Amino acid sequence: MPPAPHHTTRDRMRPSPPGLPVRARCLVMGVLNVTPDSFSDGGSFQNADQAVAYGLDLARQGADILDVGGESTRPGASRVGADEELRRVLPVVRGLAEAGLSVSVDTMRARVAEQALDAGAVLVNDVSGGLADPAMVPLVAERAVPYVLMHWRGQSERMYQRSQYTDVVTEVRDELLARVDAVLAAGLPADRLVLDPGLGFAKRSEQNWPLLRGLPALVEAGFPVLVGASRKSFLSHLLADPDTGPRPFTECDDATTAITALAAQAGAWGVRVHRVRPSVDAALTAARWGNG
Ligand code: PMM
Repeated sequence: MPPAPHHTTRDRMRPSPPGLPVRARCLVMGVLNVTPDSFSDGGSFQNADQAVAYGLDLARQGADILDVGGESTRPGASRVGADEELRRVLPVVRGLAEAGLSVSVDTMRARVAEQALDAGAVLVNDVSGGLADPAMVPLVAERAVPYVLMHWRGQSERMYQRSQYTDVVTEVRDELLARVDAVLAAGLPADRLVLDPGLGFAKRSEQNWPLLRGLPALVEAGFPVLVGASRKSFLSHLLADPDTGPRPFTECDDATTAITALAAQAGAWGVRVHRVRPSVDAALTAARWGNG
């Protein structure tokens, strides 16, 4: 029997937390921000139906998980109320889950996470690593759901004041592992955890590169690792034009795709991206390269 096009017997499946897709390549999480103020793709949906249609399209392009967020975490962003966040995300989570897709909810609030889980989400993506809302860790432990624990040092309004590191790779890893201890102590089974270095969160542009270079040190901790580089300002700075300045965020997708290939090769479990298809192609390419 000839092998299926994207999958040979030599491909190694990457273990995922229970209930999440398992692939023989780095997973691709498609970003679906339902916010009027997200820096990269916000404001493009008039209503929930449009957002659901967009999510279905990301799935057709190969997204393994759709990450629905209703609150911008852009540097300097101020917070939205929980009711407004719920109003934005719930119909979209429900619509995509009803279509049979794996939906993640990008929220720092336990109340939003809980209602999104009830609406069919299978993963809680908390950029605060449980620090923003004391009810979050008990909730995910009680529900025993897959949980993305991201490195975070404070709300967006103040995060650049917190970007002091002597060794960014070691400090980010150690701070993440301290949060892992807290979450395990609350009773979440270890196989539910995904770690994320939180590129751009309390990190200055130049601090993201050692974190990417140091990805293997985080992978070695033994948990699946998610990388969110897509359309972040460190890429705009990398690609800056000497005359016109930083490259617009939406024109940084090719660099994001390059990061997908390199992160996959470094052992990342998943990437969180705005443009899905090129990252799926890059992840497949890296998997095949790795398998010789
Ligand atoms: N970045 C953003 C939002 N959510 N979640 C995870 N796990 N990792 C990230 O790096 C991350 C995230 C900010 O980006 P956006 O405004 O383009 O969604």
